[in-house]
Amino acid sequence: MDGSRQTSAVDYGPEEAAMQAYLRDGERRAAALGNRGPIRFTPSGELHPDIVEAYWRCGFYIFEGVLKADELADIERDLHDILDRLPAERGAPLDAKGRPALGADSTAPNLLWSKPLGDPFGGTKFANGRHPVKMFEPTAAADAPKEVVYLILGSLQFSEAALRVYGHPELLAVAAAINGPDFTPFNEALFIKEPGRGASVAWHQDGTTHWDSPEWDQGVHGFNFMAQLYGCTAANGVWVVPGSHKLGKIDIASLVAEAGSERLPDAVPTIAKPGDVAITNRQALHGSFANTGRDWRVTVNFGFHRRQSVLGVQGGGVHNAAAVYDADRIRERARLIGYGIDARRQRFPAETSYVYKPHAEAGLSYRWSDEARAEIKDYNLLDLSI
Ligand SMILES: O=C(O)CCC(=O)C(=O)O
Repeated sequence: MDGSRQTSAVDYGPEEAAMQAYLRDGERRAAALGNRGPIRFTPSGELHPDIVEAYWRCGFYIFEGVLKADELADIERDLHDILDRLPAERGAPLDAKGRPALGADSTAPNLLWSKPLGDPFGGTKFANGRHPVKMFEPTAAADAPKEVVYLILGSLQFSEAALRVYGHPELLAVAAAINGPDFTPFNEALFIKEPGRGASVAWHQDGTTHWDSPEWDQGVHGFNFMAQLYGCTAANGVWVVPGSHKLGKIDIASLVAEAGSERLPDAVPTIAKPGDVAITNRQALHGSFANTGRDWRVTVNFGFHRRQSVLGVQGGGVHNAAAVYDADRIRERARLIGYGIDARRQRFPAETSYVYKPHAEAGLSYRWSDEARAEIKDYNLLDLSI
């Protein structure tokens, strides 16, 4: 299984030997952390305390074997459809086959492009300048396209399989355990790291709004789930500095200067098999390198917040227009949780569906249908971006 397409071999050029040594060393340090295993609950239904402890200690945890083969096949089918329907080039209204391109009629932001193996954010002012240092940009093969799509926002409108992952009962139970049963959405994305082409995501911490708040704590900016279609390796996966979610705002430029390169010595890779799902604290210092490896990495990424972190809060303006998030907006955005649960129920009827407390308490029910599919176009204009 992979995203198809053969690419010419590339590497880190003058940095290759140092990079390979760093990848191997990172794998060893990651294996020693004790922050991986299946999702486990206690007999009374609580997330197992060992998982809770390891998540808060490390700032991330890798749940093994969450998505099974049938679900992965659904996601892969959607991925191929998405790749097939991408605009022929940035801004083009048509795909390579002359059909209306994916997202071409959207208002909300959706496709992010980069030169192959580039780092589009590092060292720029994008997202309040949260990616201060540019990553090394290896040279792509001569046959690579001018630009690739490496990130798709508002992804639940483009992939029903991703919407069904969003309604996964055990993952939503984890969200409730970490953020409280009234947890709220953040945003959703597909990260596509094609071998020989996939871009870097420069070192950053995600939160934008609560760093100086008197209520700041290690969980105030929520977390992202990162579900892996093909798994991820040291070469193509997200790297995290364990425990960095506890440190407040980190001076990333100084860390890189001290290290002498962007190979931060304390960082470790998230290593995953197909169907594994990482949970990563958004305050953790994290990033990923240009994918010069031979393997695809496709992440179904979706985040959740504590309700008190978003209610009445002025959003950061990173994923959409800045606004104060009131209860109506949260309810409106959380309809995607309802649709995700119902879409999943229709596909996997034998599974026990998750009951999302805010919907149950308000008597709200959501039915995934053709009307709902049309209705969620541009839903990410309401992302809750803190
Ligand atoms: O998947 C990646 O490479 C980066 C993910 C990331 O930075 C995020 O989810 O905040």
